[in-house]
Amino acid sequence: MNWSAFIRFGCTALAALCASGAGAGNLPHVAIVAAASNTANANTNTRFTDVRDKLMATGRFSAVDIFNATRFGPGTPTPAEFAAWDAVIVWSNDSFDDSVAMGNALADYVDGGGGVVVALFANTSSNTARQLLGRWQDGDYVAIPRNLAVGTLGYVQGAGELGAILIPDHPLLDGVNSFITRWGVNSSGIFGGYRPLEMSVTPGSVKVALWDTGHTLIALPPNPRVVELGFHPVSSDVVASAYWDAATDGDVLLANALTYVARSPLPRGDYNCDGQLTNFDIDPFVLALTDAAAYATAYPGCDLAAVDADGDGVLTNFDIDPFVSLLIGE
Ligand SMILES: [Ca+2]
Ligand SMILES: [Ca+2]
Repeated sequence: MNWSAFIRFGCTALAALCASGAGAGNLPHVAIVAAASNTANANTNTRFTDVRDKLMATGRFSAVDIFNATRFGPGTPTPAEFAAWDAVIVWSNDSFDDSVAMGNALADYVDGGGGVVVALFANTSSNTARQLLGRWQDGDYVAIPRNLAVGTLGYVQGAGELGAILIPDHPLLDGVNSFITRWGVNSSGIFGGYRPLEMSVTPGSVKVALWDTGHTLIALPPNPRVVELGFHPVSSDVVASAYWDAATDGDVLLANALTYVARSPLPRGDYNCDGQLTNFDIDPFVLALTDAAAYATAYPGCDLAAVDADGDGVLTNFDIDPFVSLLIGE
């Protein structure tokens, strides 16, 4: 195949192919992007690894990365780091390195097709360093409004479990048969079982399910690539007397939320990453082959390594024929 013949391919001749697009799907690659604990060793800290291990154990993800969003870790992911993830789950139990930068980065990520799950205390804390600020608060990303009432911690505590289901048969609740929190008592009274103090949702948002106390358990903001959860993702395996009971289905609920917002895997040959394989992928393919740096600049949401049509691990002219085969549906 020579280049001039190659670049004459057009959607006119390939209409059926252009309309189909779907390729072999892979399991989502997701990440924990959390200020879960002030540690420099997030990959061995149970406040990160408990959630990672439970998500991986569901068998529904190709990988669950850990990104430490505190000042003891790298802080805020770069666009290139976000590009590797189909969805992320964000929460806080300590301060974000930069809650404004994090809010801006997450808004950019969602706008570019990524999915975000937000959980306690990032959506309830009255401490601004633990909230998502910046552009996150200005768009359609938020379901549970920040509770700014003076003198509260932004959450309530105590015994609780899955209560009213307001949207029956919603995919977020597939396989969630029980969800119960642990709780405890100390000299200050009842603790644990954390849930949002704020019971309203923003205009255009909907509640999917409530705690049996009436507080919000699952809510959807207007943006379809965001889910908010009204509990802390870490389980009773880490804090036995305060967090969701690991014998119940919190892991399924977390996995459902990530799967629900995850972007669909790109079809093979979709080298401009618009979700479809069309003749508009020819130019990006040629660019990737001839100038990798220019491709990375022109298509920041794409993965150069994915432009390997014959799958031999390197990008060479031997990828031309397999790419043409993808385009014409051979
Ligand atoms: Ca495309
Ligand atoms: Ca190759």
